Order: sequence, then C-alpha cells, then structure tokens
Amino acid sequence: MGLFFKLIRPLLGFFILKFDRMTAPRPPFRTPEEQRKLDAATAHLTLYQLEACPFCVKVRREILRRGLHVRMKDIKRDPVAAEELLAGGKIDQGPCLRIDSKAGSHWMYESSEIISYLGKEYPLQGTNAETAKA
Ligand SMILES: N[C@@H](CCC(=O)N[C@@H](CS)C(=O)NCC(=O)O)C(=O)O
Repeated sequence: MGLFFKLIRPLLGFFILKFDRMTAPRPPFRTPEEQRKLDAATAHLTLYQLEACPFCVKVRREILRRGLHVRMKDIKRDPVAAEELLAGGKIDQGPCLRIDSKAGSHWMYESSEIISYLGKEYPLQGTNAETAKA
C-alpha cells in the first residue's frame, strides 16, 4: 500500500499541476501605483510550500486570484527554507504562511485558515475582479 502511494504520488502531482496551469485564475487589474502599495502591504508575508501539494496549490491560486505578490519558498527544493520552517513554525508541513511583525513571526498552517486570512486582509472590493462578479 505504501509503495502504491509512493508510485502514484508523482503522477497525481503531475495532473494537479497541469490542471492548475490550465485553469489559473486571473489577477484583478490594478494600476502600477495600486500594485506598488499592495506589494508594500504584503512584504511581510512569506509562503512556505511544495509545488505539487494540493493544499499549497489552493493557497497559491488564492494569492494569484487576489493579485498578491507574496514571497514563496519551496520546502522540498530549498533545504534552507525547510530549515527555516522547522525552526520557526516547528512543523515540517506546507503550506505555511509566515507573517512578520515587529513583535515577531506568526506561522500560520492550514490552507483554509491562510485563505480566510488573505480574504480578510486583502479584500477584492473596488477591484475589477469584484465588479466582474456583480
Ligand atoms: N490540513 C493541511 C494539510 C497540509 C498537508 O498535508 N501538507 C502536506 C503536503 S500535501 C505536507 O506538507 N506534508 C509534509 C511533507 O510532505 O513533507 C492544510 O490544509 O494545509
């Protein structure tokens, strides 16, 4: 059973990434000035993730849908990033959103929690994505 999942995992990953690329959400239109302001407002965020992990794909799509430029670190390909995550967040699991502040770093695990945090902090109201939905 373990061997079965070991063999099937790369294949699943391949299809997840293919589907993700084919159906990638479009970021909302923003002027360069609006985007600059937003980039400054997200500069304290870092997403620790794995390329073909479905939970990470879900979070990356939400980031793309909101047009956020969040720093990404791949914990499978980048051993330094994996060490940072383990040292700071204490759990070797992606996705994890690191939220830096003067008080320190908060390590947010759980894709659904990350998605609802992004929705609350960076709403789409006023962007063309929101008007297109109406
Ligand atoms: N409930 C978590 C599940 C996250 C999860 O299971 N992530 C897997 C990858 S899909 C992981 O990081 N496993 C550890 C590893 O592969 O090293 C979420 O929704 O974020």
